[in-house]
Amino acid sequence: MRKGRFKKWNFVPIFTLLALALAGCGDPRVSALVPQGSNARESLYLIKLSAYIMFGVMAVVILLLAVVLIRFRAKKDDASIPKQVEGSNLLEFIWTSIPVLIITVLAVVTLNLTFSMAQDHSDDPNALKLEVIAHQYWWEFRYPDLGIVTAQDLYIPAGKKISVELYSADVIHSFWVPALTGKMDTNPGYIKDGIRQNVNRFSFDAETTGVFLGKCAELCGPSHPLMEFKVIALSEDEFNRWAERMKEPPAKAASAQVQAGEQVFQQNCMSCHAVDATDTANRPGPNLANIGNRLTIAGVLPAGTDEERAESLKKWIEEPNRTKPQNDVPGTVVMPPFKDRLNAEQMDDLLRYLMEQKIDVTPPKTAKGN
Ligand code: HEC
Ligand SMILES: [Cu+2]
Repeated sequence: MRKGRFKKWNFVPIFTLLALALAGCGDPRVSALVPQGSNARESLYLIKLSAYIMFGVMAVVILLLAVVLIRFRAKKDDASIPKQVEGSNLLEFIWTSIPVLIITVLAVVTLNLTFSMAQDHSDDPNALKLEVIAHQYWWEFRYPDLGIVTAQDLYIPAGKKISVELYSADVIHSFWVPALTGKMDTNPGYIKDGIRQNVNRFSFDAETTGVFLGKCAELCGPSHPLMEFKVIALSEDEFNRWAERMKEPPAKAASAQVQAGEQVFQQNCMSCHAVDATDTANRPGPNLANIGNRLTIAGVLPAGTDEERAESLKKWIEEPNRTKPQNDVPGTVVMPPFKDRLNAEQMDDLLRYLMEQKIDVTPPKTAKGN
């Protein structure tokens, strides 16, 4: 290195960039460092424990190194050979037993937490049962005890264990909500003797109400990074109200325009989508009940205001492939573009109809801790 290089402080921009990049790590909607579920809290405990042990080891090693460097520095004109300590039983004992001790402590704590997270709550009458079915590139959520199904926005009651069964409709995906829980794979399965094989089970919870960002954590195709979902944790009363409202049949069309939109929907979309949350038949597309309340459209397009929602719906319906590139594997069902199939009036009516598909339970705007 050239002399005087540090004087120019040219490493500062790099550190600034790093600091900026890491500054995104504390967002409470998505950060494992701001845990808001018991799984995430226990994982963070493990992360901290191993980090502190590592810092301790580093401190001791650096200290010893410094002592050795200073104390045993070769003196000028001293060419004598220092005392040789090869084969010291004491030293070998020390540097074997300390790592063994550290690894034992980590192993005991890790195993303990792993088993506690993997505890099966499927027979727990207080736990809410949930089925997560991953599709290229969207998430289906079924509540077998409530008889309802939804997609993309996962509503749960805060403070309650959610007992989850996961599988995939196509390739392997992975369910991950960093602020609430670690990853769990969804495997493609098959039915044998009436029982689905290859199902993964686990449980998680949210300790506070709020909205948390979920991701697919297994590379699953061209739109893998766009396979996002939200977990909306409501108070238990609000959740029950949500579930009751979801069980009601969709509202009758209130105006001629909405009625016309309903017709457009029935003619073009019903083969793949239902708008009734109690319609639990297997359909190729997400259930669109409450689509007028989704936090995003198709998991990624903004829907913060009514204008944004209408714009996103239009963009999606016209050319879904522009938002989420699909595979061209024969046999996969993808949503076709409707750009040239619907005229402007039909599109308007359809949008009006879709926007009306909502119930009066508003998701909390941001997570606590913001
Ligand atoms: C051939 C089946 C098929 C047809 C027909 C179809 N869709 Fe879809 N639709 C899908 C699939 C599959 C997805 C999920 C795509 C993804 O997110 O990767 C989807 C996603 C959507 C979404 C996003 C849902 C969400 O939860 O955010 C909307 C809205 C939608 N479709 C509306 C429509 C409308 C309106 C029509 C009729 C004009 C229609 N679709 C016709 C298959 C279909
Ligand atoms: Cu995926």
